[in-house]
Amino acid sequence: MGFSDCGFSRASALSADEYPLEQWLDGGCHAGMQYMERNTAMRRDPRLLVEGARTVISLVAAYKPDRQMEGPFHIAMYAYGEDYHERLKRMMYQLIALIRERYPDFEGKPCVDTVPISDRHWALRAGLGWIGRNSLFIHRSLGSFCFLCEIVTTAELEDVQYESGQAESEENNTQVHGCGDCHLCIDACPNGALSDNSPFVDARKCTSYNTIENRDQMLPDNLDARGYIFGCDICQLVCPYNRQAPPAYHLDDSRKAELESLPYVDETAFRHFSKHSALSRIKYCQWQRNIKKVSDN
Ligand code: B12
Ligand code: SF4
Ligand code: SF4
Repeated sequence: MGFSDCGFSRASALSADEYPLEQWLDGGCHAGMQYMERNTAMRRDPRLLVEGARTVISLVAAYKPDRQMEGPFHIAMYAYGEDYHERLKRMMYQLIALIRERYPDFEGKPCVDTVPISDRHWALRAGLGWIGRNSLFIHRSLGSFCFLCEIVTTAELEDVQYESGQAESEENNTQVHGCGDCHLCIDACPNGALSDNSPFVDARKCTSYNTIENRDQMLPDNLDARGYIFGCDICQLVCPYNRQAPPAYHLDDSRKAELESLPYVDETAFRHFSKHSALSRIKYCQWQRNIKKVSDN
């Protein structure tokens, strides 16, 4: 279907130790993302999302491009291709259809960002990798340039070692398993959004939050966006696990040229391009605001 890996875990509630969402919210680290304050119980327990859920199937889709766009403006690489929500949902429906060919009663709910579930923590429970100091889920061989999604199902899968991933994640509860003594991402963040003293990203300081989720007319004065007008990849580009990961997406010449011309197009052309892209998350006025910020920087 195009997925790079998958893993399984038993559907049960994520404990406060495993997923300290309230701590992150209480510290105000979610900035203006009020949607993170809603449905917190559901975000923690997939059985509230799907009645009778027994299994979470975690799916990983690598997206590291074989090259980057050039020029003074950068767009985060996860937005180079088709909108991942659309692509992953389509792939999950295809997978569900395939499973149903053999097991007609199979019921599964595809989840990718649009429903309240914490993608990283299910991938962690499934034993597919760990959460790094940059807060991204790092797959053992694919690094962190990978999307995560889940199929929550009422099926109890045979021959699956449900507990192995869970045991591993509990042992290494506080992330950084696999990071060792490395601190490259913390040192590289131009805004101090990552810190040794906190396991969280402070979205208030993060370029990704500010260029995508922040709806204010002006961006914070002290934001150093380093050329990023949509998202930010700095804390991932420095990560050794990403440097050694194989490319998974071919950025062809015409798409590259399109991306590079995007900062100079009018509203109609921007809307046309962003229709099936992750860029559809922002409005043209935010796009213009971000370009101005980078130009001022
Ligand atoms: C809100 C959100 C954001 C926010 C906040 C980021 C954040 N770190 O939470 C903003 C807008 C900043 C953002 C940015 C990005 N995002 Co985002 N985002 C999400 C979303 C919707 C929810 C994440 C969430 O629950 N945050 C709440 C906090 C509490 O949880 P957490 O950071 O996940 O987990 C921390 C704690 O649990 C803590 N922890 C773990 N164990 C323990 C134990 C103890 C004792 C303690 C104290 C703490 C602790 O460590 C974890 C890591 O910091 C997910 C999709 C989803 N539904 O899951 C995508 C998601 C995380 N984002 C994704 C991506 C791609 C990005 C960007 C890379 C995009 C870009 N290039 O600009 C950046 C990366 C910035 C960064 N360094 O995090 C991917 C990540 C894939 C991966 N491999 O990890 C996801 C999973 C979407 C997807 N479906 O693929 N994002
Ligand atoms: S995405 Fe950019 S601003 Fe946000 S934590 Fe990473 S390096 Fe810092
Ligand atoms: S740069 Fe280093 S500390 Fe940061 S996530 Fe990668 S391995 Fe971990």
